[in-house]
Amino acid sequence: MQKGYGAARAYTNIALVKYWGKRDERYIIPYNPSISLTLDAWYSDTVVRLGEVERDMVSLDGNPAGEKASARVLKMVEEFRLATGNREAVEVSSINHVPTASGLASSASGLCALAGALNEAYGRELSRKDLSRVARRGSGSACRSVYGGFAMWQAGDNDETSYAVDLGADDFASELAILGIVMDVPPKKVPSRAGMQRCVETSSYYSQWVEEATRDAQRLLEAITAHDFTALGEISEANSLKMHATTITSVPPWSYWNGDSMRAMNAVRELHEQGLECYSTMDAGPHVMVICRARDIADIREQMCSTYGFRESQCVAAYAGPGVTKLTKV
Ligand code: 2P0
Repeated sequence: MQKGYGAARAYTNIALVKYWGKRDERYIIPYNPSISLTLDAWYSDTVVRLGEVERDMVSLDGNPAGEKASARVLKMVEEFRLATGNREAVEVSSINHVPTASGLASSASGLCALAGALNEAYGRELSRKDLSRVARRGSGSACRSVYGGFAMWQAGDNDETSYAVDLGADDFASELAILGIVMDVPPKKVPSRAGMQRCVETSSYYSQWVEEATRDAQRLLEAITAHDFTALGEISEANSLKMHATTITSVPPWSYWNGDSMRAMNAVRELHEQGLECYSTMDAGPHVMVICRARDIADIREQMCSTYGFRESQCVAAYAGPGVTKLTKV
């Protein structure tokens, strides 16, 4: 290992039971547990170099990072400085292989790759559990991208007890696929961080959400253990709708859906009724993720394009992806 150098790749994940709301904003401790599938289609590569620049430099996709993104990165760097006593200037470059301008979240892959690269550069050799805790403090959903396949973020109630675990069941994960219907959208009006907090503070439905999401996580865990695709799909689709119900019951209310999202969700329902078993889920944006069996994804994609008019380039196939990995050279 080259001293003072670290590089890592981490993939995005799709939440099947969503994380939506923090009980502690400083340490990012959620109200409810969440479960995700790490995806192979979208990822971030991050390189960290220590002591080669005069002052801290952060770049994203080849350009200097904005103030907010830089602050988020340097906050995580500070944790490693405090832990190791190494205060050399740092150069961080991150490339997101997530379609630009698509509005697809890259914070999970980006912050998880950063945690992995810092771990290497500072020679800390953190366990997966501790890496998950570090990634969580960068961005909640990033703590799940430490693992490949299914991961569960145990809510816990403090910085020690809140982290993700690998759920295994890789054989079941490899039977699944996600068809991402990527919508053309301007940047989000309500970023997820602010959005979930608005729901915590103002949605009349929020306490119900926490109760139901906690129950959904337990039921999904059982479905994964039993390799029950139907239960997995039904729980995931319902959980997604419940999360979005908290946005329309907030003050002021808003929705991440647009007309095309509705069209895609209806198409999923029709295809399901016709015998192609599939379900939809959406994160904090208008993109629709179709949950299906890997063996059906080509048929579903074909129908989405020929019958429902989505463009080929909008329909991206994803499968279960790996956890965060060390890169020797990017
Ligand atoms: C999730 N989302 O479980 C949920 C579902 C969006 C909808 O995690 O504030 O970028 O950095 O902890 O992780 C998006 O929120 O938020 C998210 P922070 P994050 O994937």
